[in-house]
Amino acid sequence: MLRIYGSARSRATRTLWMAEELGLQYEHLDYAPRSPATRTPEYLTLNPNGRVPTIDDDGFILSESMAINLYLAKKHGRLGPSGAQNEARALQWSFWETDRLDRQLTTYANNAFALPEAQRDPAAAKTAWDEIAPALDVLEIALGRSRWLAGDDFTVADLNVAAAMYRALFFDLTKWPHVHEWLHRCWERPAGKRVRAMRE
Ligand SMILES: N[C@@H](CCC(=O)N[C@@H](CS)C(=O)NCC(=O)O)C(=O)O
Repeated sequence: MLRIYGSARSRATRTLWMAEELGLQYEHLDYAPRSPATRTPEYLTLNPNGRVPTIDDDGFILSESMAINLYLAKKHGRLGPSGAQNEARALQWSFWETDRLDRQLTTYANNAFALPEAQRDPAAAKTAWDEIAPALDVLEIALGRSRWLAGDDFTVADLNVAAAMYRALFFDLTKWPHVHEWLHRCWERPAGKRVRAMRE
């Protein structure tokens, strides 16, 4: 059976969402980031980075949330983009999110509203936002041209980017109407709602 390591309040959200979309049976080990469970020799053998998520799929071990979801889509023959060009688009958007938005969104959310006020660093929030805004401009253009990121339907490309943008559900996205509409459309999917309930 598929095992998913990582708290629903971490980047494991993405993996849980994919497993829910695919209707997979899975065991969820709700390890919090930096928790002692992620520092044991057993866990470090699975993922020497000591981070979550990690999967153990009947002995096949994989880390990196984007790679995990691309693998699961391919293995189960669902939510994979059709054709080489859409597959490439799914890779493009997954790499893009990791580079342009991933850490920036966490840094911004932590320092703008998530951490207790005394621990927030407004300068760090501003630096992160200065990177997020132009990335949202790029996404806005893409979603103005096409309803989904890799083809005519919701695919792993949308899942990977939307899941990683969980924090943006709480941002004012008025300036990016296509992003706003697409992000909420993705998270309104039954699997998205179930995963949101797991983390809120
Ligand atoms: N690029 C990795 C990032 C994984 C990651 O940084 N996970 C965080 C939790 S959201 C973590 O485990 N942090 C613990 C640490 O930094 O030691 C992925 O997408 O899976």
